[in-house]
Amino acid sequence: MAILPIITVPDPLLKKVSKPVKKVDDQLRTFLDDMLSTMYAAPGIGLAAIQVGILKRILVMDISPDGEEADPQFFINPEITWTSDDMATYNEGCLSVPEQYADIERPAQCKFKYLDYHGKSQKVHATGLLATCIQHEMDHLNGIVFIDYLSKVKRSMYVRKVKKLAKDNE
Ligand code: GNR
Ligand code: NI
Repeated sequence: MAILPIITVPDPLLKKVSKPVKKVDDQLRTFLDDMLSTMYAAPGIGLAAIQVGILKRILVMDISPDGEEADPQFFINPEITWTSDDMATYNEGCLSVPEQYADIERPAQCKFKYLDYHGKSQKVHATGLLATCIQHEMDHLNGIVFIDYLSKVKRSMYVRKVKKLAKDNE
C-alpha cells in the first residue's frame, strides 16, 4: 500500500470543492487503502482525499483509542443531513496545518449518510469525537480548513508557521 504526500497550507488545492465519486469499484478501493495507510503513517485520525491532492468526496477515519484494536472507516460522498443546536469545542489539529492547534466550536452532534467501502448506502448519528471529526473532514471536501474559522491575524500566523516548518524540513 502506497503512502502519499500530504499537501499543506497555503496550497490552493485545499480551497477547492471536491467532486462526487461516480462508482465504487476496485480501482477506487485501492485508492481508499492508500489513503488509510497514508493516514496511519502521518499519524492522523482522519484524512480527506484533497489532502493528497485528489478532488474526490472521500474520507478515511480511525478514531479508535490508542492501543486498542484499529477501526478503519471509509466514507464516500458523505452528506450531513442534520446538525444539533448544542455546540462542542475541541482542540483541533490538521495534517495540512502540521503542529498547529486551535479550539474550534461545532455542532456537538450530526447525522450523515455516505457510501461505504463496498458502495452500500449507510446512515450514522454521530456524537463526540466522530461528530467533530466528520465535520472537520466534510469541511475539507468543501475547500475549508479549520484555520478558516480563526481571525485573519491568527490564520496568517498559522500559515507562516507551517511555511517555516516546510522550509526547515527541506
Ligand atoms: O489527525 C487529526 N486529528 C484531529 C484532531 C481534532 C480534530 C480533527 C482532527 S482531523 C486530523 C487529521 C486531518 O487533518 N484530517 O483532515
Ligand atoms: Ni484536516
